Amino acid sequence: MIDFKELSKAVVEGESEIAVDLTNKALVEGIAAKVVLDEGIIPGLRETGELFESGKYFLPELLISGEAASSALELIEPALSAGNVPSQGKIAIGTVEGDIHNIGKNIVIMMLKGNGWEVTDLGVDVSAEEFCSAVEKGNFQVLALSSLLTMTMPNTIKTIELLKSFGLREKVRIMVGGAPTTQEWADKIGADGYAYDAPAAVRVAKTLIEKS
Ligand code: B12
Repeated sequence: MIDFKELSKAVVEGESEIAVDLTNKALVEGIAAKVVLDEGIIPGLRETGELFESGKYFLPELLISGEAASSALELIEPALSAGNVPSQGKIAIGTVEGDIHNIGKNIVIMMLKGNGWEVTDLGVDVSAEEFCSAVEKGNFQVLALSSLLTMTMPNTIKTIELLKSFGLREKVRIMVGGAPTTQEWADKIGADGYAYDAPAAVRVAKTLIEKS
């Protein structure tokens, strides 16, 4: 069995080849994609964040660590997204304006897909106007907004306000998430749902369409 600490270390050190190799080995060994994610890749990213916060890592290290994690994620994507579940509905998801973090959003997408959701990925740095246009044109039950930066969290509020001013707020349920967000904040800004991580996002999305 592969050593998950080695996989985390490869992510922390931005060693893409090693991260991909270990992820591949784990999958060949029959370890579930979710386990590889939770035990290897995510702990590595968490440690990178701590090193950055304590001033031991700078932007380049953050970048290569994120790239190593993304390369490993590409391998587990098919396993996480595959599921023989009937269609649950349609979700549009994006990271708010000013924010280019997409790893967490991509994991949320994989798990939603694996649970039968049709997901439209609006990408990163998505403006309030772009979110509104997607809601107007698409027939989505849920709009999911990802926020990793405290500084750009207000762009989630801006998006909700713009949806209201265009008369589109009632057209979708809004789900928010991302590391600095909380249930309390979600309630305060008038979102319909909040989830801490990808499995919870799947559960919350389901309750949102049941309510609508
Ligand atoms: C990798 C990384 C980067 C990479 C991103 C690469 C990429 N492709 O995403 C790069 C190098 C680009 C980057 C840049 C920056 N980063 Co950065 N980054 C990280 C790091 C290390 C990991 C993020 C990550 O992928 N985590 C793992 C995933 C799985 O977790 P997650 O994103 O939280 O997602 C989960 C949940 O939150 C939830 N979720 C996520 N989205 C959604 C959406 C919905 C709807 C729902 C329901 C749930 C949900 O489900 C996900 C899966 O379980 C974090 C540290 C950390 N501990 O998170 C810092 C971190 C987020 N970055 C930070 C900072 C400050 C920056 C920069 C400003 C640095 C700088 N000086 O330039 C820039 C900003 C660039 C920009 N404009 O966006 C800070 C943010 C602090 C804050 N609260 O504001 C952090 C926390 C680091 C730190 N400890 O200081 N970063």
